[in-house]
Order: sequence, then structure tokens, then C-alpha cells
Amino acid sequence: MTQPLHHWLAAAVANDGVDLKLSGVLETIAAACAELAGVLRLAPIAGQTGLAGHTNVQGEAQKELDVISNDIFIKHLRKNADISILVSEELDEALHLENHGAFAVACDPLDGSSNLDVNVTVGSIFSILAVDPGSPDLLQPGTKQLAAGYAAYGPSTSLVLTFGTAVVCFTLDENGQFVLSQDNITVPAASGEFAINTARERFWDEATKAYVSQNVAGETGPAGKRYNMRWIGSMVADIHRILMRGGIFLYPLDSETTDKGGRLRLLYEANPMALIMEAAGGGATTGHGRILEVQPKAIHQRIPVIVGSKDEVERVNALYSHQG
Ligand code: P6P
Repeated sequence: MTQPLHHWLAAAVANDGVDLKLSGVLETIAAACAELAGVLRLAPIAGQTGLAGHTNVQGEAQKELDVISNDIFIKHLRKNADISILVSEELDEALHLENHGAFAVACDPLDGSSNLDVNVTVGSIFSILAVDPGSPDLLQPGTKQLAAGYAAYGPSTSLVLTFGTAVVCFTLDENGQFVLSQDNITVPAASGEFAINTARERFWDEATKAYVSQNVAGETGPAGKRYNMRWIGSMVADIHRILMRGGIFLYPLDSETTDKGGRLRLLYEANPMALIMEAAGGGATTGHGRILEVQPKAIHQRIPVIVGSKDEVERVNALYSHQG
């Protein structure tokens, strides 16, 4: 019998000093992800994979399921009195729930939703912060996260969690319960796979161009080995693959995204994935420093994201140092 999430969290509280209320916040998020998994599985039949007809604060056309996913998170989080604030990719402002709890959740309720109508893995990404409900500080660096994780809605539904040390994975079972499927996940230090949207090459900086061309040169160039490329267009799917078998995910600052500060969001995409990747022994850099040490300036701030196998991230950092 594989260990249910509830038992795993109870053991973490009893044996590892995890805060009981924090474990409750994770159970609340897991329940939202389990409900969302069921909705996504039937969405094409329910005709819900289309556009919602308006754009979000990011200027992106919202899918109907973006709105539904966000509503599912709000419904579940509102029921947990320990969660006082939700920062969501789908909400212009932070949502102050009718609670006065000591926790805030930052999330992308449905990441990669452009893949929904082609039935490719999408996900939910979340980050948990401690806040004073009276005067909440949401602009905390990633090192302050109490926990982070994501759900990957694929052939199976995975829930990956970390408190900043170990990384574990649960799988949704036939009863709609998450059960432990992988413990103490570590990302291989070396890899032969990289993930980047190569259609953006003309916008890249010199460090990114050098890194990718070295990989493409494979065994004939300075990398000295063959590389393969994967780009799913769903961060959760790419990150989960990298966590499982190694690799590197790059969405660097480029000439087209410089004005916005990058493509991906710091609070609810970069920071949670960086905490997971570093806890698994990997790296997470902007190209000019640790993602987790960036001081946020706004809740929807964007940031360059380069995360994955330690050796690969170190090679990219060396190229950025050389670039100056
Ligand atoms: P591009 C999805 O919209 C997302 O935020 C990430 O999940 C994904 O990795 C990235 O954008 C894809 O970006 O520019 O390749 O469409």
C-alpha cells in the first residue's frame, strides 16, 4: 500500500518539525489539484477547451479552463482559514480571502493552457509564503518560500512537493487520492537534453547562443557529447521531465522580452520551480544570479528562468560570466 499524502504529511509534522497548519495548506492545494484533474480529463467532452473571451493581466487570451482552474483554487483555498491571500496569474490583484491566516499562496492555476486543445500535459504551480494577515508582505525572495510544488496533469496526475530540502512525488489514484510514488527525488547532475524555444534564436543574447550552439555541435564541439532537444510549451511538463531524468529548461532574457524583464513569472513559476530544482540538487539561475535570491518588485514580475541539471546550469552561468 503506497503512503497517502495525508499520512506522509502527518509523518512530516511528527518527525520533521513541519508546521501542522502548513501541512493543512498543502492538503488544501492537493484537493484543488485533484478536483482540477477530474475537470481536465473530461473538458473536451464538456466543450471547455476554448477561449474565455477575455485577456488576463499578462495580456494573454484566457482559456475557459484558466478561469475554471482559478475558481477551483479560490473555492478550496477560501475554505482553509489559515490561508489569507491568493496571488494568481489569472488575477490582476492579490485576492484577500475572508480569512486571517498566516499563509499566502502564489499560483499559476493552469500552466501551459495553450496545450489543452491538443491534449498535451499541463499543470498547476504553487508557492507558499508566511504572511502577517494584518500587513502581508507578498514580495518575498524565493528563499523565504515555506513550500512549493506543482501538479502535472498528464497520462497520470503527479503532485511534486518540497519544503526546500527533499523532493517527493505523489500520484493520483483511482479513488482521487494522492499516494506517494517517488521519495527523495534528485535531478541527475549531467544530462544530454535541453529545452528552449529555438524559434527565438534571433532574440537571444550571446551566452544563450553559445550554449545552444555547443549543444547542437554535440560530440563534434566543446560539449564533447550528443544532445537532444525537447520543448513542450508547458513549463510543468518540461520541468517534470528534467526532474525525472535530467536536462535544462531555458527561458532566458532576450531582446524581445527585455522590457518586461523576461517571459515567465517570478512568484508563481520561477520561484517554486527553482526551490524544487535546488532541493533536488540542481541549479536555478537568471544568468546573473540565483533565482531564489531575486527581490520581487511586483506580484506579476517576470524573470529569466534557467533551471535544471547542476552541470548544465553551471555551464550556462560560466558563459554568462564570460559574456559579462
Ligand atoms: P513559448 C506557457 O504559456 C508558458 O508560460 C510555459 O508553461 C511554457 O514553458 C512557455 O510559456 C512557453 O513559451 O514562448 O514557447 O510559447
